[in-house]
Amino acid sequence: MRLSQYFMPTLKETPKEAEIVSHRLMLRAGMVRQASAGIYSWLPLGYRVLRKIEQIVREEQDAAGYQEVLMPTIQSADLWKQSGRYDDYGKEMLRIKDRHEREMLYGPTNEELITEIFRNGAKSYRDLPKGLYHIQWKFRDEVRPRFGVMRGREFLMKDAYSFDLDFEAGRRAYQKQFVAYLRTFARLGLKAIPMEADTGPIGGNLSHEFIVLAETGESEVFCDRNFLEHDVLGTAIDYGDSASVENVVNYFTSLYARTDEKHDQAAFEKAVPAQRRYTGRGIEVGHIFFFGTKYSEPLGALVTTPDDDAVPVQMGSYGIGVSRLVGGIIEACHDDHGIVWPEAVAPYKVGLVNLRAADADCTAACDKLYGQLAQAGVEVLYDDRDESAGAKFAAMDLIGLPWQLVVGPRGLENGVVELKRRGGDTERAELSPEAALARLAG
Ligand code: 5CA
Repeated sequence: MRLSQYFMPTLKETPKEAEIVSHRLMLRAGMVRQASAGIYSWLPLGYRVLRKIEQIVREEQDAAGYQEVLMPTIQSADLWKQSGRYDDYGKEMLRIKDRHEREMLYGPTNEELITEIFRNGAKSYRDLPKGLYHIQWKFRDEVRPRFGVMRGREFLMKDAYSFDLDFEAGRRAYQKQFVAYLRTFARLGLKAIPMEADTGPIGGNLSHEFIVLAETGESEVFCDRNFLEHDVLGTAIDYGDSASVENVVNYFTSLYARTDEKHDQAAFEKAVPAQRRYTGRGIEVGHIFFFGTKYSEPLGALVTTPDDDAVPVQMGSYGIGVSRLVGGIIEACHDDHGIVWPEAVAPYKVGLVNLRAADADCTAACDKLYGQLAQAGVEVLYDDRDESAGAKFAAMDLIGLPWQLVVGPRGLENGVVELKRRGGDTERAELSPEAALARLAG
Protein backbone atom coordinates (compact mmCIF):
# COMPACT_ATOMS: atom_id res chain seq x y z
CA MET A 1 0.00 0.00 0.00
CA ARG A 2 1.24 3.46 -0.91
CA LEU A 3 0.93 5.88 1.98
CA SER A 4 0.06 8.69 -0.47
CA GLN A 5 -3.13 6.77 -1.25
CA TYR A 6 -3.85 5.32 2.17
CA PHE A 7 -6.53 6.61 4.53
CA MET A 8 -4.49 6.98 7.69
CA PRO A 9 -5.44 10.25 9.39
CA THR A 10 -2.61 10.57 11.95
CA LEU A 11 -2.70 13.26 14.62
CA LYS A 12 0.30 15.29 15.79
CA GLU A 13 -1.35 16.46 18.97
CA THR A 14 -2.17 14.09 21.78
CA PRO A 15 -5.97 13.89 22.04
CA LYS A 16 -7.08 15.24 25.42
CA GLU A 17 -9.84 12.69 25.97
CA ALA A 18 -7.41 9.77 25.94
CA GLU A 19 -6.24 8.77 29.43
CA ILE A 20 -4.03 5.82 28.59
CA VAL A 21 -1.24 5.24 26.12
CA SER A 22 -3.01 2.71 23.88
CA HIS A 23 -6.00 5.00 23.41
CA ARG A 24 -3.72 7.94 22.62
CA LEU A 25 -1.65 5.94 20.14
CA MET A 26 -4.66 4.38 18.43
CA LEU A 27 -6.15 7.83 17.85
CA ARG A 28 -2.84 9.38 16.83
CA ALA A 29 -2.00 6.55 14.41
CA GLY A 30 -5.43 6.87 12.78
CA MET A 31 -6.49 3.34 13.73
CA VAL A 32 -9.90 4.17 15.18
CA ARG A 33 -12.30 7.06 15.62
CA GLN A 34 -14.93 7.36 18.31
CA ALA A 35 -18.47 7.29 16.90
CA SER A 36 -20.13 7.86 20.28
CA ALA A 37 -19.19 7.05 23.88
CA GLY A 38 -17.56 3.61 23.94
CA ILE A 39 -18.38 2.96 20.26
CA TYR A 40 -15.65 3.06 17.64
CA SER A 41 -15.18 2.97 13.89
CA TRP A 42 -12.17 0.99 12.74
CA LEU A 43 -10.09 2.71 10.07
CA PRO A 44 -7.92 0.75 7.61
CA LEU A 45 -4.79 0.47 9.79
CA GLY A 46 -6.70 -0.51 12.93
CA TYR A 47 -9.00 -2.88 11.11
CA ARG A 48 -6.03 -4.81 9.71
CA VAL A 49 -4.76 -5.42 13.25
CA LEU A 50 -8.22 -6.42 14.47
CA ARG A 51 -8.50 -8.96 11.65
CA LYS A 52 -5.06 -10.40 12.34
CA ILE A 53 -5.89 -10.94 15.99
CA GLU A 54 -9.23 -12.45 15.03
CA GLN A 55 -7.49 -14.88 12.67
CA ILE A 56 -5.04 -16.13 15.31
CA VAL A 57 -7.90 -16.58 17.77
CA ARG A 58 -9.81 -18.50 15.08
CA GLU A 59 -6.88 -20.78 14.21
CA GLU A 60 -6.37 -21.77 17.84
CA GLN A 61 -10.10 -22.42 18.36
CA ASP A 62 -10.13 -24.58 15.22
CA ALA A 63 -7.03 -26.44 16.45
CA ALA A 64 -8.81 -27.19 19.74
CA GLY A 65 -11.63 -28.82 17.76
CA TYR A 66 -14.19 -26.01 17.89
CA GLN A 67 -16.46 -25.19 14.94
CA GLU A 68 -17.15 -21.62 13.91
CA VAL A 69 -20.72 -20.34 13.65
CA LEU A 70 -22.17 -16.84 13.47
CA MET A 71 -25.07 -15.84 15.67
CA PRO A 72 -26.86 -12.49 15.28
CA THR A 73 -26.15 -9.36 17.31
CA ILE A 74 -29.88 -8.82 17.97
CA GLN A 75 -31.66 -11.42 20.08
CA SER A 76 -35.21 -11.96 21.27
CA ALA A 77 -35.85 -11.35 24.99
CA ASP A 78 -37.81 -14.62 25.32
CA LEU A 79 -34.84 -16.94 25.92
CA TRP A 80 -33.36 -14.50 28.42
CA LYS A 81 -36.61 -14.56 30.36
CA GLN A 82 -36.42 -18.35 30.47
CA SER A 83 -32.88 -18.33 31.86
CA GLY A 84 -33.75 -15.58 34.34
CA ARG A 85 -31.06 -13.24 33.08
CA TYR A 86 -33.39 -10.75 31.42
CA ASP A 87 -33.91 -9.06 34.78
CA ASP A 88 -30.52 -9.94 36.30
CA TYR A 89 -28.56 -8.18 33.56
CA GLY A 90 -29.97 -4.79 34.52
CA LYS A 91 -29.01 -1.58 32.79
CA GLU A 92 -25.98 -3.05 31.06
CA MET A 93 -28.29 -4.67 28.55
CA LEU A 94 -29.44 -2.58 25.62
CA ARG A 95 -33.15 -3.32 25.21
CA ILE A 96 -34.95 -2.60 21.98
CA LYS A 97 -38.55 -2.91 20.81
CA ASP A 98 -39.30 -3.81 17.22
CA ARG A 99 -42.28 -2.43 15.25
CA HIS A 100 -44.52 -5.15 16.67
CA GLU A 101 -43.59 -4.10 20.20
CA ARG A 102 -41.64 -7.33 20.62
CA GLU A 103 -38.86 -7.11 23.18
CA MET A 104 -35.44 -7.53 21.61
CA LEU A 105 -31.93 -6.88 22.85
CA TYR A 106 -28.44 -6.32 21.51
CA GLY A 107 -26.55 -9.40 22.74
CA PRO A 108 -24.08 -8.83 25.57
CA THR A 109 -23.15 -12.55 25.33
CA ASN A 110 -24.74 -15.69 23.86
CA GLU A 111 -25.23 -18.50 26.38
CA GLU A 112 -29.02 -18.54 25.93
CA LEU A 113 -29.03 -18.45 22.15
CA ILE A 114 -26.36 -21.13 21.72
CA THR A 115 -28.17 -23.36 24.24
CA GLU A 116 -31.32 -23.07 22.17
CA ILE A 117 -29.41 -23.87 18.98
CA PHE A 118 -27.87 -26.91 20.64
CA ARG A 119 -31.22 -28.01 22.10
CA ASN A 120 -32.77 -28.06 18.63
CA GLY A 121 -29.87 -29.84 16.99
CA ALA A 122 -28.54 -32.47 19.39
CA LYS A 123 -30.43 -35.05 21.40
CA SER A 124 -28.15 -37.86 22.47
CA TYR A 125 -24.80 -38.65 24.05
CA ARG A 126 -23.75 -39.68 20.54
CA ASP A 127 -23.89 -36.00 19.53
CA LEU A 128 -21.31 -35.16 22.23
CA PRO A 129 -18.84 -33.68 22.84
CA LYS A 130 -19.37 -30.50 20.78
CA GLY A 131 -17.66 -27.13 20.75
CA LEU A 132 -18.98 -24.09 18.89
CA TYR A 133 -17.69 -20.53 18.75
CA HIS A 134 -18.32 -17.25 17.01
CA ILE A 135 -16.59 -13.91 16.70
CA GLN A 136 -19.24 -11.23 16.88
CA TRP A 137 -19.91 -7.71 18.15
CA LYS A 138 -21.43 -7.41 21.60
CA PHE A 139 -23.03 -4.48 23.36
CA ARG A 140 -22.86 -3.75 27.08
CA ASP A 141 -24.03 -0.39 28.28
CA GLU A 142 -21.07 0.06 30.63
CA VAL A 143 -21.53 2.73 33.31
CA ARG A 144 -18.15 4.19 32.50
CA PRO A 145 -16.86 3.31 29.05
CA ARG A 146 -13.24 4.41 29.00
CA PHE A 147 -9.74 3.72 27.80
CA GLY A 148 -10.84 3.58 24.15
CA VAL A 149 -11.45 0.06 22.87
CA MET A 150 -10.36 -1.45 26.19
CA ARG A 151 -13.67 -0.79 27.90
CA GLY A 152 -16.08 -0.07 25.13
CA ARG A 153 -19.82 -0.41 24.95
CA GLU A 154 -19.72 -2.11 21.56
CA PHE A 155 -16.83 -4.57 21.33
CA LEU A 156 -15.74 -7.63 19.38
CA MET A 157 -15.64 -10.88 21.33
CA LYS A 158 -14.81 -14.47 20.54
CA ASP A 159 -17.18 -16.58 22.57
CA ALA A 160 -17.00 -20.35 22.54
CA TYR A 161 -19.35 -22.86 24.15
CA SER A 162 -18.72 -26.49 25.11
CA PHE A 163 -21.33 -29.25 25.42
CA ASP A 164 -20.59 -32.49 27.25
CA LEU A 165 -22.41 -35.43 28.79
CA ASP A 166 -21.02 -35.36 32.31
CA PHE A 167 -18.97 -33.23 34.67
CA GLU A 168 -15.71 -35.04 33.95
CA ALA A 169 -16.03 -34.51 30.18
CA GLY A 170 -17.01 -30.88 30.79
CA ARG A 171 -13.90 -30.36 32.89
CA ARG A 172 -11.74 -31.77 30.10
CA ALA A 173 -13.36 -29.33 27.65
CA TYR A 174 -12.57 -26.49 30.05
CA GLN A 175 -8.96 -27.63 30.21
CA LYS A 176 -8.63 -27.70 26.41
CA GLN A 177 -9.80 -24.10 26.21
CA PHE A 178 -7.42 -23.19 29.02
CA VAL A 179 -4.52 -24.48 26.91
CA ALA A 180 -5.90 -22.94 23.69
CA TYR A 181 -5.94 -19.58 25.51
CA LEU A 182 -2.33 -19.89 26.64
CA ARG A 183 -1.34 -20.64 23.04
CA THR A 184 -3.49 -17.88 21.53
CA PHE A 185 -2.05 -15.15 23.73
CA ALA A 186 1.51 -16.41 23.25
CA ARG A 187 1.04 -16.29 19.47
CA LEU A 188 -0.19 -12.72 19.82
CA GLY A 189 3.16 -11.87 21.42
CA LEU A 190 1.70 -11.57 24.94
CA LYS A 191 2.30 -13.11 28.32
CA ALA A 192 -1.19 -13.77 29.63
CA ILE A 193 -1.49 -15.25 33.09
CA PRO A 194 -4.48 -17.40 34.08
CA MET A 195 -5.91 -16.34 37.43
CA GLU A 196 -8.69 -17.82 39.52
CA ALA A 197 -11.71 -15.62 39.07
CA ASP A 198 -15.21 -14.80 40.21
CA THR A 199 -17.91 -15.82 37.80
CA GLY A 200 -20.17 -12.73 37.98
CA PRO A 201 -23.30 -12.71 35.81
CA ILE A 202 -22.16 -15.68 33.70
CA GLY A 203 -22.32 -18.01 36.72
CA GLY A 204 -20.79 -21.39 37.51
CA ASN A 205 -18.06 -22.32 39.93
CA LEU A 206 -14.94 -22.89 37.85
CA SER A 207 -13.45 -19.84 36.20
CA HIS A 208 -10.16 -18.27 35.15
CA GLU A 209 -9.34 -14.82 33.87
CA PHE A 210 -6.39 -14.41 31.53
CA ILE A 211 -4.51 -11.26 32.42
CA VAL A 212 -1.85 -9.40 30.43
CA LEU A 213 0.54 -7.44 32.59
CA ALA A 214 0.46 -3.69 31.95
CA GLU A 215 0.86 -0.66 34.21
CA THR A 216 -2.50 0.74 33.19
CA GLY A 217 -4.50 -2.43 33.82
CA GLU A 218 -7.73 -2.22 35.77
CA SER A 219 -6.92 -5.16 38.05
CA GLU A 220 -4.16 -5.42 40.61
CA VAL A 221 -2.36 -8.74 40.23
CA PHE A 222 -0.14 -10.91 42.42
CA CYS A 223 1.71 -13.80 40.86
CA ASP A 224 4.73 -16.04 40.67
CA ARG A 225 7.41 -14.81 38.24
CA ASN A 226 7.69 -18.37 36.90
CA PHE A 227 4.69 -17.54 34.73
CA LEU A 228 6.70 -14.97 32.88
CA GLU A 229 9.45 -17.42 32.00
CA HIS A 230 7.42 -20.34 30.69
CA ASP A 231 7.35 -20.82 26.90
CA VAL A 232 3.94 -22.30 26.09
CA LEU A 233 4.60 -22.61 22.36
CA GLY A 234 7.81 -24.56 22.98
CA THR A 235 6.00 -27.90 23.02
CA ALA A 236 3.30 -29.00 20.59
CA ILE A 237 -0.03 -29.90 22.13
CA ASP A 238 -2.18 -32.89 21.21
CA TYR A 239 -5.74 -32.03 22.22
CA GLY A 240 -6.70 -35.68 21.78
CA ASP A 241 -4.38 -36.62 24.65
CA SER A 242 -6.21 -35.41 27.74
CA ALA A 243 -3.29 -36.32 30.04
CA SER A 244 -0.94 -33.90 28.25
CA VAL A 245 -3.59 -31.17 28.29
CA GLU A 246 -4.11 -31.75 32.00
CA ASN A 247 -0.35 -31.55 32.66
CA VAL A 248 -0.18 -28.06 31.19
CA VAL A 249 -3.21 -26.94 33.19
CA ASN A 250 -1.83 -28.47 36.38
CA TYR A 251 1.46 -26.65 35.98
CA PHE A 252 -0.22 -23.28 35.49
CA THR A 253 -2.81 -23.72 38.21
CA SER A 254 -0.15 -24.87 40.70
CA LEU A 255 1.51 -21.43 40.62
CA TYR A 256 0.09 -18.56 42.66
CA ALA A 257 -1.74 -15.98 40.52
CA ARG A 258 -4.66 -13.92 41.75
CA THR A 259 -6.22 -10.54 41.20
CA ASP A 260 -7.03 -8.27 44.14
CA GLU A 261 -10.54 -9.78 44.35
CA LYS A 262 -9.14 -13.16 45.41
CA HIS A 263 -5.70 -12.21 46.72
CA ASP A 264 -4.56 -13.54 50.09
CA GLN A 265 -1.23 -12.02 51.17
CA ALA A 266 -0.38 -14.77 53.65
CA ALA A 267 -1.02 -17.51 51.07
CA PHE A 268 1.04 -15.54 48.50
CA GLU A 269 4.01 -15.29 50.85
CA LYS A 270 3.73 -18.95 51.76
CA ALA A 271 3.52 -20.15 48.14
CA VAL A 272 6.09 -17.89 46.47
CA PRO A 273 9.64 -17.08 47.67
CA ALA A 274 10.23 -13.32 48.01
CA GLN A 275 12.42 -12.96 44.89
CA ARG A 276 9.77 -14.59 42.70
CA ARG A 277 6.84 -12.48 43.93
CA TYR A 278 5.44 -10.20 41.28
CA THR A 279 2.95 -7.47 42.10
CA GLY A 280 1.60 -5.21 39.40
CA ARG A 281 -1.39 -4.41 37.27
CA GLY A 282 -3.03 -6.27 34.43
CA ILE A 283 -5.68 -6.25 31.74
CA GLU A 284 -8.25 -9.02 31.47
CA VAL A 285 -8.14 -10.24 27.86
CA GLY A 286 -9.97 -13.52 28.30
CA HIS A 287 -12.31 -15.23 30.72
CA ILE A 288 -13.38 -18.88 30.81
CA PHE A 289 -16.23 -20.45 32.76
CA PHE A 290 -17.55 -23.92 33.48
CA PHE A 291 -21.13 -23.68 34.72
CA GLY A 292 -22.52 -27.18 34.21
CA THR A 293 -26.29 -27.07 33.78
CA LYS A 294 -26.96 -23.41 34.65
CA TYR A 295 -28.48 -22.72 31.20
CA SER A 296 -29.28 -26.22 29.91
CA GLU A 297 -31.64 -26.89 32.82
CA PRO A 298 -33.94 -23.85 32.55
CA LEU A 299 -33.82 -23.95 28.75
CA GLY A 300 -34.42 -27.71 28.61
CA ALA A 301 -31.31 -28.70 26.64
CA LEU A 302 -31.43 -32.41 27.44
CA VAL A 303 -29.49 -35.32 25.99
CA THR A 304 -30.13 -39.02 26.41
CA THR A 305 -27.45 -41.10 28.15
CA PRO A 306 -26.41 -44.62 27.03
CA ASP A 307 -28.91 -45.87 29.68
CA ASP A 308 -31.67 -43.85 28.00
CA ASP A 309 -32.01 -41.30 30.78
CA ALA A 310 -32.45 -37.67 29.78
CA VAL A 311 -29.99 -35.28 31.45
CA PRO A 312 -29.25 -31.58 30.97
CA VAL A 313 -26.06 -31.07 28.95
CA GLN A 314 -22.93 -29.80 30.77
CA MET A 315 -21.71 -26.47 29.44
CA GLY A 316 -18.87 -24.00 29.63
CA SER A 317 -18.29 -20.65 27.93
CA TYR A 318 -15.02 -19.07 26.91
CA GLY A 319 -14.56 -15.41 25.96
CA ILE A 320 -11.72 -13.44 24.42
CA GLY A 321 -11.89 -9.66 24.06
CA VAL A 322 -10.73 -9.39 20.46
CA SER A 323 -11.11 -5.62 20.14
CA ARG A 324 -9.82 -5.07 23.70
CA LEU A 325 -6.69 -6.99 22.68
CA VAL A 326 -5.74 -4.31 20.15
CA GLY A 327 -5.44 -1.84 23.04
CA GLY A 328 -3.99 -4.48 25.36
CA ILE A 329 -1.20 -5.34 22.96
CA ILE A 330 -0.30 -1.66 22.59
CA GLU A 331 -0.26 -1.24 26.38
CA ALA A 332 2.25 -4.09 26.54
CA CYS A 333 4.21 -3.13 23.39
CA HIS A 334 5.13 0.53 22.91
CA ASP A 335 7.91 3.03 23.61
CA ASP A 336 8.23 6.82 23.75
CA HIS A 337 7.92 7.12 19.97
CA GLY A 338 4.86 4.97 19.41
CA ILE A 339 3.61 1.44 18.96
CA VAL A 340 5.99 -1.53 18.62
CA TRP A 341 3.81 -4.27 17.09
CA PRO A 342 4.60 -7.93 17.67
CA GLU A 343 5.16 -9.26 14.15
CA ALA A 344 2.16 -11.63 14.27
CA VAL A 345 -0.38 -8.80 14.52
CA ALA A 346 1.44 -5.89 12.83
CA PRO A 347 -0.76 -4.19 10.21
CA TYR A 348 2.16 -4.46 7.76
CA LYS A 349 5.49 -6.16 8.22
CA VAL A 350 7.63 -3.48 6.56
CA GLY A 351 7.53 0.30 6.22
CA LEU A 352 9.44 1.32 3.12
CA VAL A 353 10.64 4.91 3.48
CA ASN A 354 11.58 6.97 0.43
CA LEU A 355 13.74 9.73 1.90
CA ARG A 356 13.66 11.86 -1.26
CA ALA A 357 10.46 11.42 -3.25
CA ALA A 358 11.55 14.28 -5.56
CA ASP A 359 14.70 12.38 -6.62
CA ALA A 360 13.95 10.23 -9.68
CA ASP A 361 16.65 7.61 -8.95
CA CYS A 362 15.65 7.27 -5.32
CA THR A 363 11.99 6.88 -6.27
CA ALA A 364 12.85 4.35 -8.98
CA ALA A 365 14.83 2.27 -6.45
CA CYS A 366 11.94 2.44 -3.96
CA ASP A 367 9.33 1.55 -6.56
CA LYS A 368 11.42 -1.46 -7.55
CA LEU A 369 11.80 -2.65 -3.96
CA TYR A 370 8.10 -2.11 -3.34
CA GLY A 371 7.23 -4.28 -6.35
CA GLN A 372 9.70 -6.98 -5.36
CA LEU A 373 8.51 -7.12 -1.75
CA ALA A 374 4.88 -7.32 -2.85
CA GLN A 375 5.83 -10.07 -5.31
CA ALA A 376 7.46 -12.01 -2.48
CA GLY A 377 4.23 -11.74 -0.47
CA VAL A 378 5.67 -9.33 2.12
CA GLU A 379 3.11 -6.83 3.47
CA VAL A 380 4.58 -3.36 2.85
CA LEU A 381 3.41 0.14 3.61
CA TYR A 382 5.34 2.41 1.26
CA ASP A 383 5.86 6.01 2.35
CA ASP A 384 6.06 7.59 -1.11
CA ARG A 385 4.86 11.01 0.09
CA ASP A 386 6.76 14.21 -0.56
CA GLU A 387 7.44 14.92 3.12
CA SER A 388 10.51 15.62 5.23
CA ALA A 389 12.61 12.70 6.44
CA GLY A 390 11.80 13.71 10.02
CA ALA A 391 8.05 13.57 9.44
CA LYS A 392 8.38 10.18 7.76
CA PHE A 393 10.44 8.67 10.55
CA ALA A 394 8.02 10.01 13.16
CA ALA A 395 5.04 8.51 11.32
CA MET A 396 6.76 5.13 10.93
CA ASP A 397 7.76 5.03 14.59
CA LEU A 398 4.23 6.00 15.60
CA ILE A 399 2.52 3.21 13.66
CA GLY A 400 5.13 0.73 14.83
CA LEU A 401 5.68 -1.65 11.90
CA PRO A 402 8.31 -4.28 12.83
CA TRP A 403 10.77 -3.32 10.05
CA GLN A 404 11.70 -0.02 8.46
CA LEU A 405 13.48 -0.11 5.13
CA VAL A 406 14.97 3.32 4.49
CA VAL A 407 16.12 4.37 1.04
CA GLY A 408 17.96 7.64 0.41
CA PRO A 409 20.09 9.14 -2.40
CA ARG A 410 23.29 9.09 -0.35
CA GLY A 411 23.04 5.40 0.50
CA LEU A 412 22.11 4.48 -3.05
CA GLU A 413 25.33 6.13 -4.31
CA ASN A 414 27.14 3.52 -2.19
CA GLY A 415 24.74 0.79 -3.25
CA VAL A 416 23.09 0.44 0.17
CA VAL A 417 19.77 0.87 1.93
CA GLU A 418 19.13 0.82 5.68
CA LEU A 419 17.14 -1.86 7.47
CA LYS A 420 15.97 -1.12 11.01
CA ARG A 421 14.08 -3.21 13.50
CA ARG A 422 11.43 -1.12 15.27
CA GLY A 423 12.00 -1.10 18.99
CA GLY A 424 15.41 -2.73 18.79
CA ASP A 425 17.81 0.16 18.37
CA THR A 426 20.68 -2.29 18.18
CA GLU A 427 19.31 -3.97 15.06
CA ARG A 428 20.14 -1.57 12.28
CA ALA A 429 22.14 -2.48 9.19
CA GLU A 430 23.26 -1.00 5.90
CA LEU A 431 23.05 -3.56 3.15
CA SER A 432 22.39 -3.91 -0.55
CA PRO A 433 18.75 -3.72 -1.70
CA GLU A 434 19.00 -7.39 -2.74
CA ALA A 435 20.25 -8.44 0.69
CA ALA A 436 17.48 -6.42 2.39
CA LEU A 437 14.92 -8.07 0.16
CA ALA A 438 16.25 -11.53 0.95
CA ARG A 439 16.22 -10.73 4.67
CA LEU A 440 12.60 -9.52 4.63
CA ALA A 441 11.22 -12.15 2.29
CA GLY A 442 13.06 -15.00 4.03
N1 5CA B 1 -20.01 -15.32 28.00
C1 5CA B 1 -18.76 -15.17 28.67
C2 5CA B 1 -17.66 -15.91 27.99
S1 5CA B 1 -17.97 -16.28 26.35
C3 5CA B 1 -18.43 -13.69 28.80
O1 5CA B 1 -19.14 -12.86 28.32
N2 5CA B 1 -17.33 -13.41 29.47
S2 5CA B 1 -16.81 -11.94 29.85
O2 5CA B 1 -17.86 -11.14 30.30
O3 5CA B 1 -15.74 -12.12 30.75
O4 5CA B 1 -16.25 -11.30 28.54
C4 5CA B 1 -15.24 -11.95 27.81
C5 5CA B 1 -14.12 -10.99 27.44
O5 5CA B 1 -14.65 -9.91 26.67
C6 5CA B 1 -13.44 -10.33 28.62
O6 5CA B 1 -12.43 -11.17 29.13
C7 5CA B 1 -12.88 -9.07 27.99
O7 5CA B 1 -11.61 -9.34 27.40
C8 5CA B 1 -13.89 -8.74 26.92
N3 5CA B 1 -14.77 -7.63 27.35
C9 5CA B 1 -15.73 -7.67 28.29
N4 5CA B 1 -16.30 -6.47 28.43
C10 5CA B 1 -15.68 -5.64 27.55
C11 5CA B 1 -15.81 -4.25 27.20
N5 5CA B 1 -16.73 -3.48 27.80
N6 5CA B 1 -15.00 -3.73 26.26
C12 5CA B 1 -14.08 -4.52 25.64
N7 5CA B 1 -13.92 -5.82 25.92
C13 5CA B 1 -14.70 -6.38 26.85
